Amino acid sequence: MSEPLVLVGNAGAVRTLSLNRPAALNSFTSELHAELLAALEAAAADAEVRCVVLTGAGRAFCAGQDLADPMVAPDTTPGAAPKDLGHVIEKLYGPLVQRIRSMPVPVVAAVNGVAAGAGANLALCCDLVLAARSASFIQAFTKIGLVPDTGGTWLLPRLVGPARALGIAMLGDKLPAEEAARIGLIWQVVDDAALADAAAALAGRLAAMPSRALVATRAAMNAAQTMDLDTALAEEARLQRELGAANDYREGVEAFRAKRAPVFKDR
Ligand code: T3D
Repeated sequence: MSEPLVLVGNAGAVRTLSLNRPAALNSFTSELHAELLAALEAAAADAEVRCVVLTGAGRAFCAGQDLADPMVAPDTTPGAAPKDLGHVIEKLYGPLVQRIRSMPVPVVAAVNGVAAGAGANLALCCDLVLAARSASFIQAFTKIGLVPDTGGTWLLPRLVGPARALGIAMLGDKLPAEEAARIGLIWQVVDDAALADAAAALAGRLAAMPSRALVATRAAMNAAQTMDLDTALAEEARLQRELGAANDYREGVEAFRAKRAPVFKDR
């Protein structure tokens, strides 16, 4: 039997998904897409899962699209029709980003090595991005005549502002993890040897927090990017009304008043 393309691990309420095509730096084929989407669906549907960690097996996080995959590799036969890359984005990368951004629990990227092309933006679309000191981020798209995809055009200017976003995307230079953290592209950098433990600790902490509030915070911040202040304030009121009626709020306040640790259960 062939190895799974996504390794699934559980530790308490944390589900770790490891991209597993190390010989090709975990680059995406349609099979990897299918396994990753199925693993994310399973995590979303499992009430025991309260945080997901996404990482890569071997020395890379993910090198983006597998450029040798016949689905995308240009056919050099004279007169051959071009590959429809738009279809690939619509059917595979777009749904993957939407799945991650709508997960009912927080998603942490533990970037263990190079994250290039769609691999970089896969990491950046997670809620918190933790990277090993030797890791790097490369918007490799323009080097092969493409634009940033997997949410890159949306994410980059929001994360680092338009000037830096354009520099990073147009030049496609390797951005070391420490520089990525310094400019606010990612959350934190840790020593390589500490990455797994740091990701487990961060995910464990998030798993013990009120999932619905975390997910609503993600959604509200995304939505607020295109709202005026009045609309954002109204949206905060709507969310607070909803969350204030949920069990986690009652539990949080009771635990605070009783000077004990809260036990959050809503999802
Ligand atoms: O096309 C569409 O469908 C549209 C969607 C596009 C989404 C995208 O992601 S476009 C961008 C695609 N990705 C890239 O352009 C990155 C290509 N890779 C690299 O630039 C470099 O490999 C890295 C900077 C990521 C790492 O460099 P390095 O020197 O550490 O490793 P390497 O020697 O280049 O690669 C190691 C092996 O992985 C090598 O295979 P080999 O020679 O040992 O058999 C290499 O061919 C393979 N590999 C790396 N990236 C890819 C890949 N194989 C297929 N596809 C890759 N993207």
